[in-house]
Formats: sequence, structure tokens, C-alpha cells
Amino acid sequence: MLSVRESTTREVRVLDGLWRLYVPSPAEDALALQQGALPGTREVPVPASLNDLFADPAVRDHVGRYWYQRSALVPHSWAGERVILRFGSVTQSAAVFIDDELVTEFKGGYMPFEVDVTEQVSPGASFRLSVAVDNRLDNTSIPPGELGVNAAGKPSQEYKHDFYNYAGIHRSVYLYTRPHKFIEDVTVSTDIEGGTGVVNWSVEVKCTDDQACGRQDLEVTVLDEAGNLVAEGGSENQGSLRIADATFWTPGVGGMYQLRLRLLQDGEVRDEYIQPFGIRTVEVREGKFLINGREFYFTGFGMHEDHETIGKGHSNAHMVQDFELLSWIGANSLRTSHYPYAEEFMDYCDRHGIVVIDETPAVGLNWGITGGIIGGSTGGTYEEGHVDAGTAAQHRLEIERLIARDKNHPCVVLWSIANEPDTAVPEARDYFEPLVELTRELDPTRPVGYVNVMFAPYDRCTISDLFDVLMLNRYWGWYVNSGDLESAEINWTAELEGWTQKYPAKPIIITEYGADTVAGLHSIFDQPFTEDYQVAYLEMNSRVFDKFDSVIGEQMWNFADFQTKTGYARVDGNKKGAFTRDRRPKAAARYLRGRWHSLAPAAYGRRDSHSA
Ligand code: GCB
Repeated sequence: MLSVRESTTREVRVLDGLWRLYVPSPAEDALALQQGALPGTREVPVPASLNDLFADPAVRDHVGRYWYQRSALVPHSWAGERVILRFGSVTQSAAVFIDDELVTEFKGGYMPFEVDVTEQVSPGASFRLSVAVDNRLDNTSIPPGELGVNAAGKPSQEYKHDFYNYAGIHRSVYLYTRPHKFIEDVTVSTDIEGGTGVVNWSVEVKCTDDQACGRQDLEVTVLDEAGNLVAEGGSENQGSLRIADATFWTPGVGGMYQLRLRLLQDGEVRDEYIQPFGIRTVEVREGKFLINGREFYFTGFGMHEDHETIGKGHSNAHMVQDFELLSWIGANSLRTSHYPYAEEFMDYCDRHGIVVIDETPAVGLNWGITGGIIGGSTGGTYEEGHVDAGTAAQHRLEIERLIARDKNHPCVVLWSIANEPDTAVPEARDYFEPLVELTRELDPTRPVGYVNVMFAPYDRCTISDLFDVLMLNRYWGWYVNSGDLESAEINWTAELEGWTQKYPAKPIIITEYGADTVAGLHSIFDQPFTEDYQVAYLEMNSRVFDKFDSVIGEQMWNFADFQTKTGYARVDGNKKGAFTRDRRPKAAARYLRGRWHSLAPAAYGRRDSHSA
């Protein structure tokens, strides 16, 4: 799905701001609240999570639908255009109404969706826009969850992943125009031949009204970052062009071009869409991860979209601060754990050369654990009502949507189709084999991986051979051998030897290793939860990684402290951050900064704007 981009033929209005909010009681839930103004006086910011905003547990702990509403205006000048309503994400699902009418429903909390509302709105008039935002997770959602009723008879929500189930309209809402005949999709893939960049494109053109859709010609051109025309691609819907002395997209640097697509009729531009892209190659060969044919070593973090007050809402200010800290610390990469991030985030990574492992929201598909490796619940994973055919169907959809949204981002070098699913059982293979095939079919240009949990080591995992790269989350010295870093080092080394021997051709990225740390707590001893322990833990991990050529990356868990469901193992959230939740560095941040900047020669193309 194309991002919303203003062009000479597409006008965009942003519907962010304060909307009205109503939280219905369970008895009211099924009511058609869109048929008029919402009751009450509450207002809610968009984009943002709503859970941390109100001094009312009934809002924070609500399980079910929240009703959002605002009015919006369609300018007179939009007469004759198609009008599209687009949401960047609504978590976990949405039903959208214009005045009294349901115009679309969408399930999946981290993906954009849009609907053509031309027939429901009138130029020069306003309309009532209502959204039922539903935070429920069950066996047909990704991530999955279990709904129930607590001892007091209230609806309850269980889930297996270790981050708070924030709800809300988390990303921007747009109303935009599109011509009747329009550019619906474009796919760009690139290759490098010496100093020449090869750009392959394929464009889908669609028409919403036969009468308005005469013959039109496509014009394909490439512009460089300064807006100069550097190549012309002809008028076919698919083709290939070559750029001599091209600038290649480079980790730590960036390097973008624009593919300008125009539909022309009698010399006039009828639709224009400008798709940014970068020229680069990605390949896994002989145990190495190659970007533009050069070995790449990943440094960085598993992240979260998580901030105080706004929860999972997108904010450009918070995003820029996070990227500044990533640059300061010497991170050249990140994983969008455990769901796709905002489109603005991906665009920023493109422009700044930040390498991304792009993950689906398939987290918590493991009934043996609840976040990290803390106690699981009863029953097996691949059972009816847990992870079943309904979950698999939604998982397929999430892979399709992720690739459709992010396929043109040069920053994305690897797909992660799940985080820590239960893969020590044979059923995992039946579940995952078709998903791996699907991913490869949809995108033959990028390697595919999944993130492996500690309970499915090399001699127990039933699916690792299906993937190009091994991604391991390991907590030796934290959940296992807690406080005993000597044993942890021996056991961790032995485990990595096992993986390397079993899969000699597969490179290994350590996608999680971390220790909860309370900022300001210190000890002269190896005392878990202290800043000193976190540093000693990281030093031990570094020693282990450095023993293995097969380890081609380290992404510490987590960039910053983040909110989780409460429970006896979490005190106001997960504290494994190198930074606190308000982005102050712990001692670990200085340690990582020293290490990652000194790894510069190994980490191809590192940004050096803040050399240590
Ligand atoms: C993991 C999970 C991550 C948790 C982390 C932890 O393995 O992938 O979502 O937050 O452990 O801190 O327990």
C-alpha cells in the first residue's frame, strides 16, 4: 500500500488533533453510538494511546470498544475528485463510520488502511467521523490473546507478549484526493553493476470510473536528492533503467532517489506519485550478511514505540530524539520489535541510512512463556483457541500487509516474521513453513528470518533451517544463571558453538540480550538490577560475541525502558533499557557507545556524526 504523499494531483488534509471520546459500559458496547454526538465531554488527542491520559481506571483498564468522533470538512475544490480516508494505524482494530454509515472495518493494530468515501461525503460540507477503536486480542488476532471475565465479573484480557496493550488511534489520519484514474501501487527493486545502479519498477494503475478513464500514458523519471532529473524510464507499466555513476544507499549515510510517476492525458498530468527509493543490494552468502557486496555487522537495539503519556502514539519530536540517541550511541541498525513502526519512522531510516530488521506483529505465539521467559500458562501453543487456523490466517495477512507497505524501503534488509514463537514442537513446522514460502514469494529480494527463543535451542528448534539468518534472543546471566556471569559466559559460549556447528552457513544476529536495571542503583558486587551489573552483563556478552565469526550483529534489549502489563516480574514496566523511559542514559549506554564506535571498521558504513 502506498504512503500518503502530496503531489501536484493529490491534496492532503490531516485530521489529527482533539477528537471526542466515549468509553461505553459493557452493556452499551453494541449500541450504534455513531448515530449522533457521543455522550459526555471527554476529548482525546490523535495520534496517541489513550490509556495513560485519563485519571480514571475505567478508561485505562477498559476491555472492548472505545468510541472516537470528530467532524471533518471536505473543501469545495475537491468536487470531481475521489476522496480517500486513511488511518496510519488503529490499535487493535477499527470500525469506521461516516455519519450513520459503516464505511470500513480493519483488524490489525499496526498497519495503515484506507477507504474511498467519495459517495459518503460532499464537497463543501462537513461530515461526522466516528471510529470504534477495539483493544481486544483473541485467537484470531496477531498478536494473539485470550478474553475472559475476572472474579468480579468484569471483562478481562490476557496476552503473552511483554508490552502494554495500548489502545488508540496511534498514527495520523488523513483525508486526501486521488484522481479517478490513479497510480495504485509501485514496486521498485534495484541492483548494482560496477558503478551503475539498475532500477526495476512495476506500476499498477487503477480506474474507479470507466467513463473518466480514457487512454493515458505513464511517464517514469528518476530524480536525485537535489531534484535533478537523472534518468527517464519510458512509458511502460514495468521496466528497468540504468543510472551511471549512481549514489548507492549506504548504511550510516543514506542516499535516496525519487521515482516520479505521472499519468498523462493530452500532455496534461492527471495523476502524479513520487516514490522514494534507494539503490542497494542485500545478500546472505557464506555466513555473511552483505549490503552492496560488503560485510555488514549490526549494532543497535530491539526497540519499542513507547513513551510516557502518549504510549504508542507516533510523535515526530520523540522519534527524532530517539534517532539522535541511536546515532550518539553508535547504533547502525534496529529491529522494529515487535510490530511494524510508523511510516514516518521508516522514511527517516531510509534518509539517514539506518538498517532495519522489519518485524510483523506476530509476538506472543508461545503458551510456554509470558514475555521474556517468565512463567507460561496451561495448554500447548498450537491448540484450538490459542494459536490455531484463525491465528495463521491473520498472520498471513500481516506478512502480506507488511511487505506491501515496506517493500520499497532500502533501509529494510531483512524480514522477521515472528518473535519467539514456540518452535520446539513439530507443529511449529506445519505452522511456519507456508508462512516462509509466502514471504519469499512476495519478496524474493530480501532474506527472511524469525526470532528464536531460549527454549528452542539448535538441537530442539524445528524450523531454523527454513530461514536465511538465525536471530537469537538470549538471556544467559539474567533469566538463566541470574547473577552468575561466570556460568552464563560458559553456557552461552557452548550454546553458540552448537548453533555454529549445526548451521555453519547461516549468520547469527543476537537480536536480544539484556538485564533489567534500575537507574541510579549501584553495587560493588554482581548484583542484578544495578547499573553495574548491566554493564558487567554487557561486557560478558561482548566477550562471547567476539569469539564467533558467525555472529554478525548485536542488538541489545532494549533501547529504552518501556511499559508492560503489571505482574510480579515487572515494576512499572520493563527496565532493560540502555536509556530510561524518559531517555536518560544508564551506565550501559556509555559502555555501548564505547564499544560500538570502536567496532567501526567492522560495521560497514557506520554513521560517525558523534564519534566517541
Ligand atoms: C523477550 C521478548 C521481549 C521481552 C524480553 C524481556 O525475549 O522478546 O519482548 O520484553 O524478552 O525483557 O523479558
